[in-house]
This record gives sequence, structure tokens and C-alpha cells, in this order.
Amino acid sequence: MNEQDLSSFLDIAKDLFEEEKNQPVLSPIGLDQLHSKLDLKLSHEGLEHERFKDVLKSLILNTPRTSTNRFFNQLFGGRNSKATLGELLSVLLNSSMYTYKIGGPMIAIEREIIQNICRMAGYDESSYGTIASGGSMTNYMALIMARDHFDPNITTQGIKKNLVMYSSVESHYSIKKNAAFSGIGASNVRYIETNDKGEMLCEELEAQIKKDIEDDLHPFFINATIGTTVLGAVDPLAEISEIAKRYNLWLHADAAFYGSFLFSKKYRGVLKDLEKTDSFSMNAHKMLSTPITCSFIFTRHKECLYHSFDSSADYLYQGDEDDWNPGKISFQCGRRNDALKLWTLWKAIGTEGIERMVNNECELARIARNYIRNNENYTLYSGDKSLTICFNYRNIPADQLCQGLHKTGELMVGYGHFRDQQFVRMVAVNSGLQKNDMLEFFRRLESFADNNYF
Ligand code: ABU
Repeated sequence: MNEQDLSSFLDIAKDLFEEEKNQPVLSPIGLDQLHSKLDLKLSHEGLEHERFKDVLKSLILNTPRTSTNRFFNQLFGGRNSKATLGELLSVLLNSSMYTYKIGGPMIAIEREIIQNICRMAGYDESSYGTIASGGSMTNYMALIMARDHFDPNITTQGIKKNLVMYSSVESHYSIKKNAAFSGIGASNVRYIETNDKGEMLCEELEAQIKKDIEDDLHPFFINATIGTTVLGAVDPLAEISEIAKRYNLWLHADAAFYGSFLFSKKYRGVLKDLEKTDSFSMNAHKMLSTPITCSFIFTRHKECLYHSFDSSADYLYQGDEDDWNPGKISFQCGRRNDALKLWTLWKAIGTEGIERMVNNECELARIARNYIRNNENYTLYSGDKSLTICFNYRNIPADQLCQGLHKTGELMVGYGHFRDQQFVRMVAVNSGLQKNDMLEFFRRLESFADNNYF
């Protein structure tokens, strides 16, 4: 990177930080105006530097702002400075995380993170993990390991039996896609009903497994969700793990959302019995505010990572032990260095600092719930431990309210459904926020709603 571009980067970054303060939410640019407002078309001839920089700055400053104190829209948010520093440096290094020869000490920091989190989860020495390009992909890796564990010949001969798998109706949409990708087939996912809190019903799970066995099908995999995307519900791992044991099924916990509770002594109970799973996924870009993506898959059976993902390539693996060439257990070949951003954060503030971040998010969620409970114009739908706060205000349709708040540049927040009920879903995962930010959210929502609907 040359001096000129480094200086452009700093200029644009400073302008972005300033604009994020002045205008935390941008009104969306209509698709019909996108090309008239911004110079996006590529052309045969390039641009001289100043013009190029202006075009680039305009593009950056007109992109939705996901790191501000008015962004509550998705299961990520905030911009942790130490993690961002790590991410920027990983881009400069441009390592590809398949071999020690190319990654050097970056392979060691990935190992350090994985080994620490395995121990925190209660997994023993035969466990390990890796990083993939997002939570859908880490769930996919778990499914592939479970499939190949059920029948080790599948990797060479393909699927010969009718396999069936189980997940709750509230689980992530990657489960269905992954069933299709893996050759299991989307119709072989059994969606198990939940209770009123969105937690999987274990009696229904077991009844369905029994029925499938009677029908000569082959159950092999249960996905338990630890933090559903809408209600933030947690499936009962203790009971599900008993069922998995009884029928010899692989138990995966999709803890992409709530896996970071591992860092909090106070809230670690959310992940109770995690050590009984065969694998779990965790996204540090959710609760830990690292830049997207930072997605882990861990398994108690390190050998399954090798069985499902190892493939030789002598142009690539030219030395060092397998453990130091993580391409041997990766889904991808080229793989970004997503470890450094979590390592810089963890190294800088320590486990206790990350614990404070997690605890603060729980406190922010509690503040929001209390506000809602103390105001009769609101109805609350999500539970007491959730980091998503699902509610309606004065019975205003949530989709209209969220769209209005976005269009007018007030707030970015989305909506969700549970059964037939639609509601606003406010997400409390930006650990950089304070009580006032939560109260300001409600002040803006009410002011907008009261002026536009009544
Ligand atoms: N796949 C992550 C969930 C995205 C969201 O609900 O915000």
C-alpha cells in the first residue's frame, strides 16, 4: 500500500467517524436513485487520484452505518477498536491460513484461541476446532462431520441410506440449506415444535426419532440452538443430550449467537451442558463486536475434522506437522486470517475485559426490558435472558414502524415473527453502548410513532 493510499484511508476513516457521530442513521438510498447519486459504474479509463478519492469517499459515506449507537438491526454491531486494529493488520499481511509456511505465528494465535475456547467449553484434549467464513458454514461443517461419523464410507462412496436430522422450527435457516448442500435433502430435516418461549420440545423430538426408526429411516444428527435469531431462545441441552445419547446421534449446538457467554462467569449458565455436545459453533462477530466474520466450529472429536476435511495437495502442504497446517481441517482452501482480530481484542483486555463486555450487553438488554415493562404502551415477547428484545409499541405494525424509523434516519432496527405474532426485534449486542443509548432508542421510537400514527 503506497503513502498516497494510506493517507486516503486515514482521511476517509476520519470523515466516516465524524459523519457517524453527526448522522448515525442514513436514510436509505432508493434503488432508482443509486446510480444518479453515486458514481458506481466501471469504465475503460481509470480516474486521477483526487477524483478517485472523492468517488470512494462518497461511496463510503453513503453506505448504511452498522457501527453506531443507533444500530440495533442485526446480531452484530459496534466497532471494537482493538479488534478493528487486528482486522486492518490482517488485511495488510494478507496471510492465507492453510499452512505454517504462509501463516507463521498467525497459525499459533488461531491455535491459542481454539484451545482456550475448547477448555472453556469443558471439551477435553481430543477436541479441536477451526474458523470458517460464517455461522452457516460452521453449522455446515458440523453437519458434514456428523454425516461422515454416521458412516465413514460416505466420503468415498456417497450416501447409501435415508438419513434424517432434527432441529427446532425456530432454528437458523442455514440448517435447511445445509441439508440440501450435504446430500441429506431439505425434506429430511424434521422441524420440532417449540414451547411458548421458542425452546425445542424434547418429547416431540424423541417421538419423531422413534417414528423415523420405525419407518426404517436413519436418524443421525440433532441441532440444538443456543440463542435463536428472533427470540434469543435456548434449547434444553441437558435433555437433548440424553436423547442424543440414547439413540447414538451427533449433537451439535448452534451457539453462533450465544457462544460468547463462555466468557462470563455470571451468565455462563446459558451454556450449561455444552460439554455434552459433539460440536458447537460460535460467532465472535456477534456478542464480541469483532469485525465480520469471526466464526468458529469446535468439536470434541478432532479426528472427525480430519476425516471429513483433509485432502492432500502436494503443491500446498510442503512441510510441518498437520496440526500446524490448518488447511488440512478447513472447508476452504484460501482462508482469511479471522483469528487476529479476536486475538488483539483478547490480548488487550484479557478474559476479564471480554467478560465485562458480555455482562454489559446483558445489562443493556435488562434496561430495555425494564423500560418496556414499566410502560403500558408496550408489549414484550422475548424472555428474561435474551439479548434480543422483542416488543410492540401501541400495536403499530412492526414492519411499518421499522421502515419509518429507517426512512427518517432515526434508528435501524428490524422486525421478526414468532408463530403468528410480528414484533420489533431490538438487538443488544453492541457492548460499546450505555444505558442512555437504550433510553434514547425508546425516546426516538416513541417520538416518531406518536407523530406519525396518532
Ligand atoms: N445469521 C445471523 C442472523 C442475522 C440476524 O438475524 O441478524
